[in-house]
Amino acid sequence: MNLSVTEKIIKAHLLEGELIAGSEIALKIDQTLTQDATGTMAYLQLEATGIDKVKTEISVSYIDHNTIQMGFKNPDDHRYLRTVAAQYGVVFSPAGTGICHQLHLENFAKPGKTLIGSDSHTPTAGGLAMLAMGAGGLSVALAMAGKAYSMTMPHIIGVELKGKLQGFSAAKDIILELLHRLTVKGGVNKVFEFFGDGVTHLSVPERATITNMGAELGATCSLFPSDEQTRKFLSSMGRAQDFIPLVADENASYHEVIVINLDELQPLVACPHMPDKVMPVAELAGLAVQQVAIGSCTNSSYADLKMVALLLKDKKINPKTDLLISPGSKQVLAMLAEEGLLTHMLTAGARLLECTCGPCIGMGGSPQSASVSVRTFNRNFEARSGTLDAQVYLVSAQTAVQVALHGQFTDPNTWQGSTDKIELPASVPSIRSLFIFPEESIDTEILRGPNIVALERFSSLPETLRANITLKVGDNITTDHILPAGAEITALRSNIPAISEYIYSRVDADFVERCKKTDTGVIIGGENYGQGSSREHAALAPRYLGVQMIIAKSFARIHHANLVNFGILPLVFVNGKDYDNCQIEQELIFNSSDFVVGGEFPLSISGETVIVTSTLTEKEWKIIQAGGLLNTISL
Ligand code: MIC
Ligand code: SF4
Repeated sequence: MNLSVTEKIIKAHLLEGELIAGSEIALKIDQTLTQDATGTMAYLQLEATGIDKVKTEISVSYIDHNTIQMGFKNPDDHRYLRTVAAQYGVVFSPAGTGICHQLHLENFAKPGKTLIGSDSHTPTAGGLAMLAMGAGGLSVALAMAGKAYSMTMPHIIGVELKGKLQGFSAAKDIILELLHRLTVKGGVNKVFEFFGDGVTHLSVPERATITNMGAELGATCSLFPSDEQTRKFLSSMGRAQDFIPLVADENASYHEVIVINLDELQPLVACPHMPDKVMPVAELAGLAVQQVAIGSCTNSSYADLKMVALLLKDKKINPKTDLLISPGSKQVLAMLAEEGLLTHMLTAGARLLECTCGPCIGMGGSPQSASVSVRTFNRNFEARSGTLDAQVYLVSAQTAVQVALHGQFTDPNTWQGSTDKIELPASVPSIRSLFIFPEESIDTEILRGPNIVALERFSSLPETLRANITLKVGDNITTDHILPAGAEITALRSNIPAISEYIYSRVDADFVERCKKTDTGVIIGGENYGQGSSREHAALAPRYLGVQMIIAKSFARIHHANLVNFGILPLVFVNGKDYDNCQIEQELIFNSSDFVVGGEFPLSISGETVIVTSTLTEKEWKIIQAGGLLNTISL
C-alpha cells in the first residue's frame, strides 16, 4: 500500500481502529505541550487522574500567554505550573522564554512523532513532519497520563506546491491562499499534507507558518515531509540526531489534491474580521494604518525578524504608525542582538516586546479606537485585539514591514529592498539551559494561590432533559466570542466560577443572568460553532452555568471534543428551518432513550417535534451520559 506521511505516522501510533476516513481511531501520543492559559486547568485535571508521573516521551509546560502579572493571579498560576511540572516530570519553560510553538519547534519537535497540545496552533510542529494536533486541556492531561487519544480518522488532502515564491511573496501567502479557497470551515476533520517541488524550497520555519495557520481552516492538522530542509534545521538547532527522513510513498493517494502555483502567488491579506476574508494586498493600496504588530507563533522566527530588521535598516517608520515586534523565542532575540539587528529595529522606531503571545491575544498592544491594525498573526476575530472597534488585517512579515514604513498599504510592485532568502546559520546558540527539566528542579511541593479553584465534577445526563434556550447565535462563532481573551479575563483561567461570569459577555450581556434564572440551558448555533482557540473553558464554564446541550448546524473539531469532555450534548439540526424557528426562552425536552448513535432522532422545542442528529460515537455518547470524561476514567 502506498502511504502518505500522515498515514505512516498514524499507522505507527494506532492503538485502536483502522485507517478509514470518518471512523474513530485511538493513537499513542509521544509528546504533549501546554501553555499557561490552558495549562492550569490541564494540570488540575492531571492531578485528578491520580497518576504519579507523566507517561509520555516528553511533556512541556510553557508560560507565554499571560505574562502581564497585574496582581497576584498570573504569578500564582506560573508558580503552580512550575511546581506541578516538577512533581509530575514535566519540562517547564518560564515566562518570557518564548512562545510555545516556536520553542517546541526549535527544541523538542521530532519528525514522525505524535504531539497534542492544549493550544489550537499545536499543528505548527507539522512543519517538522510531526502529527501535531490541538486539543482541550483534559484530553492533553489524559495523554500525559498515558491514555490513548481518540479522534476521527481525517480525510487526507494533498496540497501540491509548484514552483518557487517570487519577490515579496511569503509562506504566509500560501496559507492565506488556502484560506481564501477553502474558508475557515473548509478543513474540519481534514489533514493537509504538503508535497511537490515547491516544498523543497521552503525552510522549516516557513513550513511552520503554514501548518500553524492550518488551524484557521479548522483542520485537524497540517504537515510537511521530513527532508533535506528538515535535516538542515535540526542540525542548526544542535539536534541532528533527531532527524529521520519521512516522505510519502510514490503514488500515495490523497482524498483530494489542491495545487498552488507559487510562481504566481502575490502578497495577500486577510481582512476584518475573519482569516478567510482574503484579498491581494495591492487592492488595499492607500488604506492608512495606525498600528503594525510583528510576531506571534505564526511569524516570529529568526528569518522573519532578520528580514524585518534589514528592511528597516537606516529607515524610519511612518510617524503615524506604531510598530510592535515580539520575537518568538529568546533564541531568536539573542541572535538578533548578537548580529546588531535589534539596533535597526529600534532606531527605525519599533517597540520591542517580550518573547510572548502579547498583542495576539490582547495582552497589551491594543490598537487605538476605530483604527486599522496590521498584524503578522493568525486570527483577526472581532475584539480579540482588545479594542472592540479596531479593524485587524493579517499579513506576512514582508508586507507588515512595508506597511509600517509607509503608514498605509501600498502596491507590492512599488516595494523596495532585498528579497533574498534568509537562512539560519549552520549552528545557533542553544537556550536549552533556560528550561527547567524535572530532574533539575528544586521544587518539592505543589504551590497554589487563592485564584486556583479546585475542579467540580458534573452530574450525569438525566433520562429526560428539560431545558430552556438561553442563547441563539449565527455562523462561525469562535471560542473568543464564547469566552473573550485579554489580560483581565485570561487571569481567571484557573477559576471557573469567576471566569464563567464573562461567558458570551461581548455577544449578549444578559446571557449569564439568563442562565442563572434557569436550571438547565440550551444554546442554538449556526455553522462551524466553536471555531478557533482550543480553550476548554468555552465548554467548561457554560457547563458550570447549567448549559447541557448545544444544537448547531455544524461544529468545529476541538470545541466539539471539549463539549463531550464536559458532558454537554452537541446536536446538529437536520432541517435548517428548525434553526430559524428557535427562539430564546423556548422550552426543550429531550429523552435520552430517543438518542441514536449515527442516526436521526426527535426532541421537542416549544411543543413542536424537531429532528436532530449528531456525529457522536458510541464512546462519546457514554461520556455525555456519565456527565463528562473525568467521570469515566479509570487508570
Ligand atoms: C489563541 O490563539 O486563541 C490561544 C489563546 O492561543 C488559544 C488558547 C487559549 O485560549 O488559551 C488557542 O489557540 O487554543
Ligand atoms: Fe499565542 Fe497568538 Fe499563537 Fe495563540 S495564536 S499561541 S495567542 S501567539
